[in-house]
Amino acid sequence: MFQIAIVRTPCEEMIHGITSASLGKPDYKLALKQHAAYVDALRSCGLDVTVLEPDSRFPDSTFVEDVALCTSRFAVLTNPGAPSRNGEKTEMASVLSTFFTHVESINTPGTLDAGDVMMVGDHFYIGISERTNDEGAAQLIAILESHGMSGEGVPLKEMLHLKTGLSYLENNHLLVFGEFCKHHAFSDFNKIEVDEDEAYAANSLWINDTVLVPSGFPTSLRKIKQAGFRTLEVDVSEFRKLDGGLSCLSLRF
Ligand code: CIR
Repeated sequence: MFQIAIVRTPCEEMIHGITSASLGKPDYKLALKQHAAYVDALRSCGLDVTVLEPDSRFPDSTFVEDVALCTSRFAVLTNPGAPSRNGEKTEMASVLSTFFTHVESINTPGTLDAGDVMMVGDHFYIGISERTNDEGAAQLIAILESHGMSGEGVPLKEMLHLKTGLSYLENNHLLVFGEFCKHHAFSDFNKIEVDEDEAYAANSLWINDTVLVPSGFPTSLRKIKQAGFRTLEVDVSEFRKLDGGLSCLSLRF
């Protein structure tokens, strides 16, 4: 179960964030409203949410998930692979030190975005992507092993981040899309497959037995409900315009 979440309010400069989507620029006012509703959803799942101030130096800084990996015992400050985002880690280092006594870090030449890291109990799947390199994954695996945990790399072909196309919903349930549906690393999970036209819903978020699902993906919502989960729809359309999803907007531990 998670107890705490950390989020960062988007800054006005978010409209200049990195994107591969052709959905237009985010509407900042609407993004603020959606972010507040997201925080309410986290709180309704029992989390104590710390809301950090907007940081106008970094347009993508609302996507806090990428800058740290938090476990119940320690945190890892990452080394984000996009140059315009790398400086987010300095600010995050001081935030983590208020919550954790053990903070490890990924160091150059290793790069790692924690959007590429999926936790399944004490085992972590690490996407090797345009943001996370082999060296970054190897450093994270060494850190995990030093804490009695484990990790394995999963090379990505099409997705931005591992969790763009995969979400672990606990109790062996895995929400899965595209290149991951037939991937051997995930063959033992109870897979809930996301349809091509609902790909964005593959980034849904398990929080204490409720699954947050992005609004507007009825088939995926139905499948998640059928698997026995309580669900909560959350509209994050303005973050989608920057390739961000529900998990990207928070750190949970
Ligand atoms: C980026 O490209 O870094 C941001 N525009 C979106 C980050 C999304 N984060 C995530 O998938 N964990």
